[in-house]
Amino acid sequence: MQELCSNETTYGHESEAFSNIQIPPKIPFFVRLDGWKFRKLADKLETEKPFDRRFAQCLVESAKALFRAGMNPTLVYVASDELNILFTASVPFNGRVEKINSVLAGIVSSVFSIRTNFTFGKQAIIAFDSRIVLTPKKEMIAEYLSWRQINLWRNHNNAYAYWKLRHEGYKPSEIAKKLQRLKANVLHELLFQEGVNLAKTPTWQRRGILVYKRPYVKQVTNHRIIRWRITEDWDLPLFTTENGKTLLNKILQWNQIKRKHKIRRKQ
Ligand SMILES: Nc1nc2c(ncn2[C@@H]2O[C@H](COP(=O)(O)OP(=O)(O)O)[C@@H](O)[C@H]2O)c(=O)[nH]1
Ligand SMILES: [Mg+2]
Repeated sequence: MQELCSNETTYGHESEAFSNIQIPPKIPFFVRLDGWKFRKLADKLETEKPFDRRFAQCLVESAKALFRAGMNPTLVYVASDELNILFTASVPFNGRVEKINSVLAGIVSSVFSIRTNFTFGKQAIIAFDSRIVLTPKKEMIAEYLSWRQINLWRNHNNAYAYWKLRHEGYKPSEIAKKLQRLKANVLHELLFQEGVNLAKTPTWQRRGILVYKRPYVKQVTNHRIIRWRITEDWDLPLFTTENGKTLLNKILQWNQIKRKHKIRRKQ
């Protein structure tokens, strides 16, 4: 008994070397979750290549689960196998990095696993890695999202080229070499000749999907109240365009209203 107690002391708080790492207060940040070995997973689930709307829908459902679990993100940007989760005003777990990374990855992995099992009828081990990216200046939020959107566009082009070449009988190692050498315009032309117009694929494949809460007014007996609905946007503009900036600003403003509304309700 004595031994047990001393062990408990030895491996207490002071041994948890990283538990005190916290996000600095009042700094907006993204949590980026990236699917672990999702290329292999897509093969195992026998998804459509290069993109499968059902697979993306499972990711969107996982993003929605974060809102339902009370994490209060401002938005979630789903791009390929990534979830980019923005926190501006409300910060889960007092900003404790270990907690945020592990619990968010856990929620998303379990919901995605249940959803893919239901949709594709196959069981697989699902995991996401998780990292935190600080965006201390307001303009960095749009910059960060544009960066992930550009990365998505590049991956989208490569994915179409990859599967085209696979169908032509090339081996994956040969394709990797070939794609490394190809310039973007050559790749576009090559696919265009094969009947694939990279600018005309479904918008969500090229630009990603945004999940956020949108306000609506509800009439209750003799007064009106604001309610919030989780929305999925599969038809996004580029974040660098005026439309993209307007959408982002609107979501950030709504988030402020939501926060004020909550504070008032607490009083
Ligand atoms: N078939 C299919 N695969 C997808 C879809 N979305 C993402 N992926 C896969 O997810 C991978 C994401 O890239 P990356 O994170 O670098 O690869 P990972 O290390 O295998 O997870 C892509 O290469 C695709 O193979 C989809 O809608 N359909
Ligand atoms: Mg991945």
